[in-house]
This record gives sequence, C-alpha cells and structure tokens, in this order.
Amino acid sequence: MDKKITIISGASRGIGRAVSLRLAHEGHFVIVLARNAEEIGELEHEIDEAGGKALAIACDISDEKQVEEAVNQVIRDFKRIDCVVNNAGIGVFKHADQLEADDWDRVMDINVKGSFLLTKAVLPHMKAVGKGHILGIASDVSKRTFAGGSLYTASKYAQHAFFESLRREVRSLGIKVSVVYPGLVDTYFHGEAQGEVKQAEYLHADDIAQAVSYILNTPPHVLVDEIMLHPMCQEW
Ligand code: NJP
Repeated sequence: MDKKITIISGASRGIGRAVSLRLAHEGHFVIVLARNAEEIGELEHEIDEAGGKALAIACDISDEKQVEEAVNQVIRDFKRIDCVVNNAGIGVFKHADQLEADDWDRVMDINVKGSFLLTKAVLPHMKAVGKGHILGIASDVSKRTFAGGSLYTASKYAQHAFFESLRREVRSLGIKVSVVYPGLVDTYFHGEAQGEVKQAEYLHADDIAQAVSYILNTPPHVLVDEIMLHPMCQEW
C-alpha cells in the first residue's frame, strides 16, 4: 500500500469532513471516525465514488475501548498508521456559574481526553517504525480567553499543552507533532448549519484542510510546529 494511512477524528462534518475529502483527493487512504455511522458511511461512499480510498469506523473518541478497537482494526487491515488528525471537538459556552458538571465532563472528555486516547493508541505503532505525524486541531482560544468561554478555552489550552509536550517527547523518535489553531470557521460548531449567511465571512472548512495538507506535505526534515488562521473579519 503506497498511500499514506491517515486517521481523521470528527470526520462526519465541518473541518474533519473537509480534511478527509482533501487528503483523500491527495492520495491518502483516509480512515474517517465519528459517532454518526450513517454520515461517515456516506463520506466513505463519496470518496470511493470520486476515485479515492476511505474506511468509515463509528467511534466515540471519548471512549477508550472504542478508540483502541478502531486503531486495532486499522493496524489489522493496513499494518501501519502514517498520520492522525485529532479534530473531533465540541463547545459549550456559558458563564462559569451556569455550567453543569456534566458540561465540564463532556467537553473535557471529547476535546482533551479524546486527543489523548487516540494519540496513546497510535503512538506504539509510530514508535515501532520511527516515523509518523500527529496533528491537533485546537483553536485560537488555545491562546486567549473570553467571557463565557471558561470551559471551552480551558479544554483548548489543555489540548495545546498536551500537543506541545508531546512534541518534546517524540521528535527525537522521528515523529512529528503539529497543531492548527483556527479562528471562526463556517461549520456546524456554532449551532448554525454550515453555509448559513451569518457565517459567510468566516473561514471555510477547506481553508483548514489546506493548512493540514501543507503541514503533512513538508519534507522529512521540516516540522511545522503550528499554524494559526483567522478570517479577515475577526480581530484577534
Ligand atoms: O465542528 P462540527 P468543527 N466522538 O460541529 C465530531 C475546532 N474549532 O468542524 O460524532 C467522535 O461541524 C462530530 O461527529 P459526530 C473545534 O473545537 C472550530 O468546527 O458524528 N467524534 C463532528 O464530525 C473542533 O475541535 C472552530 O457528532 C465526535 C465533529 O466532531 C474542530 O475544530 C473554531 C464526538 C464536529 O464537527 C472541528 O470542529 C476553532 C465524539 N464524542 C476551533 N463529538 C469553528 N468552527 O469556528 C463530536 O477555533 N464529534
């Protein structure tokens, strides 16, 4: 198998879907993960119809057993994993005293523990061959805060810290770690449908996919630590 074997979490819509379509078009065999089996099944079909290669695996990224089973299936089928895009994420935006403990657990479990679980599951396979590329889709609010964002920004700061530390642990082993920090992107994340007029000036999901593609296409001696992108309409 000449194609790069690339796992993308949160692939059913938004940024993950755009990354999956772009990487498949560029010749990756994409393993698309999300909870909604129907949506990722349709994405697999769409990629296959366009001449690409995809495999959909329904998986809740916050569930250790499901993540391990998904990675084991990829290893059984393909023997290796070249790249992983940790993209699955959600936001809950309330003032701190309005947050429920359950909100806290859900956001942290998906945004932070999900990145940890998928990374932990793939690392032994990358270490065994001395190469691999792990990406995180974090946020510009990994580096700034705002009222109503205590939970979401805490999760994105944590994701940022996790990947920054990870880079220091695995670079000498030949494994790259890169993080993309988007500003506002037109997806389903803000509670609107993708393409709604309100989001017309936001970044497009494929803008993020292009950044991911750039990062993954650098030559072996180049490591892109991070890329931050904003739409022109958003002051940072
Ligand atoms: O959001 P959306 P985006 N297990 O809602 C999946 C960050 N970001 O594309 O499971 C597995 O369109 C869900 O699939 P499903 C953001 O923090 C965004 O904008 O079927 N997957 C869907 O495919 C996030 O990390 C903006 O419901 C789970 C996907 O996640 C990343 O970008 C700005 C899951 C979400 O698609 C992608 O978000 C920014 C689980 N438990 C950072 N829970 C922005 N859009 O403006 C959810 O700074 N998913």
